Amino acid sequence: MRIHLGWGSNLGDRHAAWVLARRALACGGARIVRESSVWRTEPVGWRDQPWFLNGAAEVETDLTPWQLLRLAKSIEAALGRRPGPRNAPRPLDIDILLMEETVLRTALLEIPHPRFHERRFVLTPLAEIAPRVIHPVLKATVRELLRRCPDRSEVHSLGPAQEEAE
Ligand code: PH2
Ligand code: MG
Ligand code: MG
Repeated sequence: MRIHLGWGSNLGDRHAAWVLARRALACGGARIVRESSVWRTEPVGWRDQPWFLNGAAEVETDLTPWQLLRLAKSIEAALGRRPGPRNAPRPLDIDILLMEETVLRTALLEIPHPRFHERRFVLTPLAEIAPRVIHPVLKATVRELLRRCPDRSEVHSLGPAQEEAE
Protein backbone atom coordinates (compact mmCIF):
# COMPACT_ATOMS: atom_id res chain seq x y z
CA MET A 1 0.00 0.00 0.00
CA ARG A 2 1.11 3.55 -0.78
CA ILE A 3 0.04 5.92 1.92
CA HIS A 4 0.33 9.67 2.23
CA LEU A 5 0.96 11.05 5.71
CA GLY A 6 0.99 14.58 7.03
CA TRP A 7 3.01 15.67 10.03
CA GLY A 8 3.00 18.80 12.17
CA SER A 9 4.88 20.05 15.22
CA ASN A 10 4.70 23.28 17.22
CA LEU A 11 6.34 22.41 20.55
CA GLY A 12 9.98 21.71 21.41
CA ASP A 13 12.56 20.94 18.72
CA ARG A 14 10.08 20.69 15.86
CA HIS A 15 12.53 19.58 13.21
CA ALA A 16 14.20 16.94 15.41
CA ALA A 17 10.78 15.45 16.16
CA TRP A 18 10.28 14.68 12.49
CA VAL A 19 13.81 13.30 12.06
CA LEU A 20 13.13 10.84 14.92
CA ALA A 21 9.62 10.02 13.71
CA ARG A 22 10.87 9.21 10.25
CA ARG A 23 13.28 6.65 11.69
CA ALA A 24 10.60 5.21 13.98
CA LEU A 25 8.19 4.83 11.08
CA ALA A 26 10.78 2.88 9.11
CA CYS A 27 11.54 0.65 12.13
CA GLY A 28 7.81 0.00 12.53
CA GLY A 29 7.41 -1.13 8.92
CA ALA A 30 6.42 2.08 7.12
CA ARG A 31 9.20 2.91 4.68
CA ILE A 32 9.34 6.51 3.51
CA VAL A 33 9.70 6.68 -0.26
CA ARG A 34 9.11 10.40 -0.84
CA GLU A 35 9.13 13.45 1.35
CA SER A 36 8.08 17.08 0.96
CA SER A 37 10.03 20.13 2.05
CA VAL A 38 9.48 21.41 5.54
CA TRP A 39 7.05 24.35 5.76
CA ARG A 40 6.70 26.97 8.48
CA THR A 41 2.98 27.52 8.89
CA GLU A 42 0.61 29.81 10.70
CA PRO A 43 -1.54 28.03 13.31
CA VAL A 44 -5.04 27.27 12.07
CA GLY A 45 -8.04 26.72 14.37
CA TRP A 46 -6.63 28.13 17.55
CA ARG A 47 -4.42 31.08 16.65
CA ASP A 48 -2.79 31.86 20.00
CA GLN A 49 -0.14 29.13 19.82
CA PRO A 50 3.33 28.80 18.28
CA TRP A 51 3.76 28.47 14.50
CA PHE A 52 4.10 24.93 13.17
CA LEU A 53 6.48 23.02 11.02
CA ASN A 54 4.49 20.86 8.61
CA GLY A 55 5.35 18.33 5.96
CA ALA A 56 4.06 15.34 4.03
CA ALA A 57 5.52 11.95 3.20
CA GLU A 58 4.65 8.96 1.08
CA VAL A 59 5.21 5.61 2.77
CA GLU A 60 5.10 2.07 1.53
CA THR A 61 3.87 -0.51 3.98
CA ASP A 62 2.18 -3.85 4.47
CA LEU A 63 0.63 -2.61 7.72
CA THR A 64 -3.15 -2.33 7.89
CA PRO A 65 -4.60 1.16 8.44
CA TRP A 66 -5.17 0.22 12.09
CA GLN A 67 -1.62 -0.95 12.60
CA LEU A 68 -0.30 2.21 10.97
CA LEU A 69 -2.54 4.34 13.19
CA ARG A 70 -1.24 2.52 16.27
CA LEU A 71 2.36 3.05 15.10
CA ALA A 72 1.72 6.78 14.50
CA LYS A 73 0.11 7.20 17.95
CA SER A 74 2.97 5.37 19.66
CA ILE A 75 5.52 7.65 17.96
CA GLU A 76 3.52 10.75 18.95
CA ALA A 77 3.43 9.53 22.56
CA ALA A 78 7.14 8.65 22.57
CA LEU A 79 7.89 12.22 21.47
CA GLY A 80 5.97 13.56 24.44
CA ARG A 81 2.47 14.15 23.13
CA ARG A 82 -0.17 14.03 25.84
CA PRO A 83 -3.91 13.69 25.27
CA GLY A 84 -5.53 17.12 24.94
CA PRO A 85 -8.06 19.12 22.94
CA ARG A 86 -8.00 18.60 19.17
CA ASN A 87 -6.13 21.80 18.26
CA ALA A 88 -3.78 22.01 21.26
CA PRO A 89 -0.02 22.53 20.70
CA ARG A 90 1.90 19.28 20.25
CA PRO A 91 5.48 18.02 19.84
CA LEU A 92 4.32 15.87 16.93
CA ASP A 93 1.12 14.99 15.10
CA ILE A 94 1.12 12.32 12.38
CA ASP A 95 -2.06 12.03 10.30
CA ILE A 96 -2.96 9.45 7.68
CA LEU A 97 -4.21 11.57 4.77
CA LEU A 98 -4.78 9.17 1.88
CA MET A 99 -4.45 5.45 1.31
CA GLU A 100 -4.90 4.97 -2.44
CA GLU A 101 -8.61 4.29 -3.12
CA THR A 102 -9.44 3.43 0.47
CA VAL A 103 -12.46 5.13 2.05
CA LEU A 104 -12.88 4.35 5.74
CA ARG A 105 -15.25 6.14 8.06
CA THR A 106 -15.09 4.97 11.67
CA ALA A 107 -15.04 6.76 15.03
CA LEU A 108 -11.32 6.00 15.49
CA LEU A 109 -10.03 6.47 11.99
CA GLU A 110 -11.23 8.24 8.88
CA ILE A 111 -9.47 7.88 5.53
CA PRO A 112 -9.18 10.18 3.62
CA HIS A 113 -8.50 12.50 6.55
CA PRO A 114 -11.80 14.43 6.85
CA ARG A 115 -10.34 17.96 6.97
CA PHE A 116 -7.09 17.91 5.04
CA HIS A 117 -8.55 19.33 1.83
CA GLU A 118 -9.49 22.52 3.75
CA ARG A 119 -5.97 23.14 5.00
CA ARG A 120 -3.24 24.89 3.13
CA PHE A 121 -0.63 23.64 5.63
CA VAL A 122 -1.43 20.06 4.54
CA LEU A 123 -2.18 20.58 0.84
CA THR A 124 0.93 22.64 0.09
CA PRO A 125 3.46 20.00 1.18
CA LEU A 126 1.29 17.19 -0.19
CA ALA A 127 1.09 18.89 -3.60
CA GLU A 128 4.90 18.84 -3.76
CA ILE A 129 5.03 15.05 -3.67
CA ALA A 130 1.60 13.97 -4.93
CA PRO A 131 0.04 16.64 -7.17
CA ARG A 132 -1.76 14.12 -9.38
CA VAL A 133 -3.01 11.77 -6.68
CA ILE A 134 -6.79 11.71 -6.63
CA HIS A 135 -8.94 12.16 -3.53
CA PRO A 136 -11.26 9.12 -3.75
CA VAL A 137 -14.30 10.94 -2.31
CA LEU A 138 -13.94 14.43 -3.80
CA LYS A 139 -12.67 12.99 -7.13
CA ALA A 140 -10.15 15.79 -7.56
CA THR A 141 -6.36 15.81 -7.64
CA VAL A 142 -4.35 17.24 -4.77
CA ARG A 143 -3.22 20.07 -7.07
CA GLU A 144 -6.85 20.91 -7.83
CA LEU A 145 -7.79 20.78 -4.13
CA LEU A 146 -4.99 23.24 -3.37
CA ARG A 147 -6.10 25.55 -6.16
CA ARG A 148 -9.65 25.56 -4.78
CA CYS A 149 -8.67 25.76 -1.10
CA PRO A 150 -10.16 28.89 0.54
CA ASP A 151 -7.73 28.72 3.51
CA ARG A 152 -5.48 31.80 3.27
CA SER A 153 -3.25 31.06 6.27
CA GLU A 154 0.47 31.59 5.67
CA VAL A 155 2.85 28.79 4.61
CA HIS A 156 6.57 29.37 3.93
CA SER A 157 9.01 26.81 2.56
CA LEU A 158 12.11 26.07 4.63
CA GLY A 159 13.62 23.67 2.10
CA PRO A 160 14.32 19.93 2.42
CA ALA A 161 14.05 18.11 5.75
CA GLN A 162 17.36 17.45 7.51
CA GLU A 163 19.09 14.17 6.90
CA GLU A 164 19.64 11.83 9.79
CA ALA A 165 22.59 12.90 12.00
CA GLU A 166 25.42 10.35 12.11
N1 PH2 B 1 -2.80 21.08 13.18
C1 PH2 B 1 -3.95 21.22 13.79
C2 PH2 B 1 -4.60 22.51 13.99
N2 PH2 B 1 -3.91 23.60 13.39
N3 PH2 B 1 -2.17 24.53 12.14
C3 PH2 B 1 -1.02 24.37 11.46
N4 PH2 B 1 -0.44 25.43 10.89
N5 PH2 B 1 -0.42 23.15 11.33
C4 PH2 B 1 -0.97 22.03 11.90
O1 PH2 B 1 -0.40 20.91 11.77
C5 PH2 B 1 -2.18 22.15 12.63
C6 PH2 B 1 -2.76 23.45 12.73
C7 PH2 B 1 -4.67 20.03 14.30
O2 PH2 B 1 -4.13 18.84 13.90
MG1 MG C 1 -3.69 16.86 12.61
MG1 MG D 1 -3.60 13.71 14.41
